[in-house]
Amino acid sequence: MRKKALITGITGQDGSYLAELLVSLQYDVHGMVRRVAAEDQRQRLSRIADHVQGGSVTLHQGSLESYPSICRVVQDIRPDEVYHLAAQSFVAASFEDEFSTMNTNINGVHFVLDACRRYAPEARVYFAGSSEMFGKAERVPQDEETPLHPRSPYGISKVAGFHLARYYRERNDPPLFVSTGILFNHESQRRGMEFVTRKITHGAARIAHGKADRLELGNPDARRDWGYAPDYVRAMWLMLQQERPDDFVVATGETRTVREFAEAAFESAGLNPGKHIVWNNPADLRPAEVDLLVGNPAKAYRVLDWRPAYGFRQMVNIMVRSDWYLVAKEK
Ligand code: NDP
Ligand code: GDR
Repeated sequence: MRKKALITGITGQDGSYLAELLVSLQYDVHGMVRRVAAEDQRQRLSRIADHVQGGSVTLHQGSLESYPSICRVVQDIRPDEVYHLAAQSFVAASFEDEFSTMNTNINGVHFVLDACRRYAPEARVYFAGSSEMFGKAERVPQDEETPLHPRSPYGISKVAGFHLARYYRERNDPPLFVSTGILFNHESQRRGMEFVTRKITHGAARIAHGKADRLELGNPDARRDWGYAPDYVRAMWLMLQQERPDDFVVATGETRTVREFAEAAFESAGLNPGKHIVWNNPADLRPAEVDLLVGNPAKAYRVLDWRPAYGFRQMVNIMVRSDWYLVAKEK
């Protein structure tokens, strides 16, 4: 019998890569999507369109804001594995609209966990935690024992989700198999344009094609641990194949500044960053910054036998090349 997996957030970067991985592993893959009044639905579903058209992924209408709608989807599918990835995932937006971020991100986890407890108690559940939970990190590098000190409404919402996941794992009527992945930043050619890496690679591609001359960015000094998204969705799957639920940091263990990322990307595009980048653009600065994130993935290495296949330079080159072709095709 094929295993059934339900992915919330299947239209996003991670959801699309995870769907591909699970299809390749012969899962029956289901995704929950919300209705949006977009003019072009193909564009919105573009990351998964081929799989939906080819019949290897089935979509179900559901809203993270509605407990009954999540219950209905879980009841209809009765999944063996649930990957709860859907969230308001852009940290900067969480400062502008704290209340929606909290609502979607905290209630969303709560509803998914409770729906699973009631209608699919045997299901194994993955919750997408984040390195943003460490925030103003008290230790470097950060691991599963590092105290949490979130610095944004987004980070706070993920801490709440993390505690909810642990609570559902530990309560006894019945206990749920739920694991939290504390994933550090992971990027790809499918990353949303508003995140700094994609903004940089797409900006560099536009400049290389003569369609722009400058790129405005915010803080150049923030340090992040950047990995490649297809590597990271493999870690999600591995977490649900273990005997027991647990929490895992997934990271590369390397840290670089935003400036270093930009220099690598511009170099890869054959450009001089000093000529084109304007730093500290007020609109791109945050009211509270997370200065240094770098993860210690030792537990994921040891228990999951997980290793990233792609290095930093390789990832930057893939993203720049992909955006170069994308811009070349733009009218
Ligand atoms: P994306 O922003 O690419 O995708 C987010 C997904 O959530 C989309 O499918 C989106 O659907 C869905 N979503 C957002 N709001 C709602 C809502 N109100 N109701 C239903 N669905 C909603 O994120 P990623 O793929 O990068 O990240 C996946 C998860 O992992 C997120 O929870 C994120 O917070 C977390 N994470 C990501 C990291 C990263 O570096 N990428 C690192 C650590 C954690 P729609 O298409 O309808 O907008
Ligand atoms: P982050 O990612 O907040 O780490 O959250 P983002 O790429 O938005 O920012 C990374 C760092 O770059 C600095 N920065 C800029 N950021 C953006 N977006 N735009 C700019 O112009 C810019 N200039 C500098 C930011 O200040 C920040 O320090 C991501 C998301 O995927 C979360 O969902 C996830 O949980 C965390 O990674 C781990």
